[in-house]
Amino acid sequence: MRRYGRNADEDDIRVRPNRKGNRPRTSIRPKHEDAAEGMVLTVDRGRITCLVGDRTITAMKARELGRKAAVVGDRVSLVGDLSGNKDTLARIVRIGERSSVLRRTADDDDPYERVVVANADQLAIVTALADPEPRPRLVDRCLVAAFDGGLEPLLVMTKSDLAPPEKLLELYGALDIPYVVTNREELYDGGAADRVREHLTGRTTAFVGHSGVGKTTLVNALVPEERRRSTGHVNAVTGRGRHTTTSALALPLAGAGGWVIDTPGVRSFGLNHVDPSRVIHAFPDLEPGTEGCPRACSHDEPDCALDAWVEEGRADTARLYSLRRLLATRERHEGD
Ligand SMILES: Nc1nc2c(ncn2[C@@H]2O[C@H](COP(=O)(O)OP(=O)(O)OP(=O)(O)O)[C@@H](O)[C@H]2O)c(=O)[nH]1
Ligand SMILES: [Mg+2]
Ligand SMILES: [Zn+2]
Repeated sequence: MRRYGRNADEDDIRVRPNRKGNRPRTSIRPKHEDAAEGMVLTVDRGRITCLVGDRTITAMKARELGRKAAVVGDRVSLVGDLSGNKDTLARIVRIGERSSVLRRTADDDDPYERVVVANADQLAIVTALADPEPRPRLVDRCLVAAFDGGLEPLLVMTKSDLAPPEKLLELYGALDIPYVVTNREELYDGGAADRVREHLTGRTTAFVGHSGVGKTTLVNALVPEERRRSTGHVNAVTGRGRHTTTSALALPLAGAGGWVIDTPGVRSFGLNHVDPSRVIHAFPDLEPGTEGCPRACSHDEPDCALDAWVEEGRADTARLYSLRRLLATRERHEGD
């Protein structure tokens, strides 16, 4: 299930023995033919922790890579000291082509986009049912980012011990997007961890959501202790004494395999990089209703067919409102 992207760079052309003879197919020799392949587990400022075989190695980006950043989930080629011993540094000389990219900007008018995670195939959008209050508009934004980046969405509603899920399920239950309802106690005692794991096996899943919704709690319940220890997780303590995640971290699932990627909480999920015409794909309940729209409809004009669609009861009014907000806003610090 894991995909290793190929890079079209000249120095990536491999000397592959010809099946019939022993002569190489090409005379172009790779620049780093002794490079090892690895996966980025976490990035802390310039230090990049990679998994190479079963070793955890600290690396820096080689200067020849220029401005391209290595992010969690990237498949990379490394040279130099690959021992993984303390105080050694390897060099990343190549970043493999990415099968998916989860991008976000700080807010909608921020031109600086960053790649949060590479090569994930699923985006777990985590929202607490209370404390903090659910923010459907943030969920919708994450859905847009998932569809745009080529990740399949999964909704995870946490803290069902504090509030029931019915209201949120009214909005999202009918969307054909898989969802799981969890709470902390059940993660360890009941079947909640198994219900989540069912969706994760064999895939790479990035967990995103507002700070404090329980992403790390969830990930910790899913990944056995000894697997977590080997990666050196960076956490910070907030002003109120709570632990908060400061950098994304990939952790391996046991058993049938797969990866979970914990990420720092976000306030907003800027979508400056997403073409507005693509936003509608994240609203599968509304999209079929746009068939009656005039050409190049902004979906916020008198002839827009979505008003009738909602009046006929084929989608929830709140969802149309959310779509329109999302299309219209280029406001700063918007994310509730
Ligand atoms: N009542 C209740 N509290 C929970 C549950 N899950 C997590 N919490 C608590 O919520 C708080 C935040 O949990 P975290 O797992 O750190 O949240 P996070 O999403 O990783 O937060 P950031 O790293 O800041 O993004 C902690 O005090 C958890 O103990 C739950 O199901 N029910
Ligand atoms: Mg966290
Ligand atoms: Zn329309």
